Amino acid sequence: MSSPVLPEETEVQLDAVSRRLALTNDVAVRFARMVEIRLLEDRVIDLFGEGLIPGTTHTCQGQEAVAVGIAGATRPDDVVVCTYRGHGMALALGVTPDALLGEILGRQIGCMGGIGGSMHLSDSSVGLLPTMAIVGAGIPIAAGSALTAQVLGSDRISVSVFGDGSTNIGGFHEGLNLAAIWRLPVIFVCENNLYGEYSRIDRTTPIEDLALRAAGYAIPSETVDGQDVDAVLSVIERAAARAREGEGPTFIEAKTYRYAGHSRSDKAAYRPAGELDSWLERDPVRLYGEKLIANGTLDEEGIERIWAEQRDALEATLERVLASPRASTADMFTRVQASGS
Ligand SMILES: Cc1ncc(C[n+]2csc(CCOP(=O)(O)OP(=O)(O)O)c2C)c(N)n1
Ligand SMILES: [Mg+2]
Repeated sequence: MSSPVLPEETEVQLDAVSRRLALTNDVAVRFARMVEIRLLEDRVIDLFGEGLIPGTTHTCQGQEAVAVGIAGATRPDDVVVCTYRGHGMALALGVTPDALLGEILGRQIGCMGGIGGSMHLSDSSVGLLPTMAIVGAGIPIAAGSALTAQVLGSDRISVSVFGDGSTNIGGFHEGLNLAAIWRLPVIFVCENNLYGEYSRIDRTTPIEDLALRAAGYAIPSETVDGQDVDAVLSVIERAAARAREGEGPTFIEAKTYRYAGHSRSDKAAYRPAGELDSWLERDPVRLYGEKLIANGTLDEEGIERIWAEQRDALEATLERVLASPRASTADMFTRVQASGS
């Protein structure tokens, strides 16, 4: 990976860039980031139950390896467009837990000043375009951002992260078609977690392997075990190299699973008995911890220490965020632009 060009940004944003580079360079940091995502998402569900989160929220427990694999294989000056299930992707890319929880809890220190909330996260210093609540909307936007890079002759790439349900949306087909015909430097990453809202994929989609859809646009595809962070990292690295060398888009289907329901307090009672348990057996955070022990990077104690450090850090973050000022109604109008006289 060539060394990234760092944007000139504020102290807080530079912090996000350093978090990102730490993850790129250190496998223990990758593990710690997966733990951070898991703990924060579990806490978000509690906070929602306590009535502290305005609006709605969608968590990504079980999908941590996809986010961390993407972040580890791309540069901070690349562009990532993801969905409302974006807390994990934001943390993986480097957004600080203060900026993320601040946003989710409507505080001024949030990455959008507390006026966007859980579904609208962004941090330009690490390439995170605003996360999208409209299913599939990020796909043509990522293609457009890849077109920008192509026109400017930059080697930046774009990554579009979306769910299985998004592959049935018009924008998916339009985005893939344009990316293919113009050989745009974009990676399409489909997180196939088997559900779109409350419907299992076999009730909405006539094929099981969504990578097949790329063939209709002559886009090369790879299917990857979304519970294996190193496997995700490798496929993204290959796709990123193709994109930077002008070889066009790649489609990646990551087979994964969301442990929580679709949003908020959905208990996901519609899932077949035993399905969640069988996925829990291949928990991405535990699998990666076991791998790092097996290859001698960490020992049991090191793994435990990371969990403990992340738990303490999260509680300290939460304390700071809850003590910080809320966004006010007036804040809603501070970032509005008007044209004309
Ligand atoms: C265009 C559009 N149609 C419908 C919805 C309502 N909706 C929100 S999430 C969702 C399911 C999307 O599933 P998927 O793409 O698999 O993503 P996941 O939630 O599993 O990450 C739907 C239908 C929406 N937000 N936008
Ligand atoms: Mg889905």
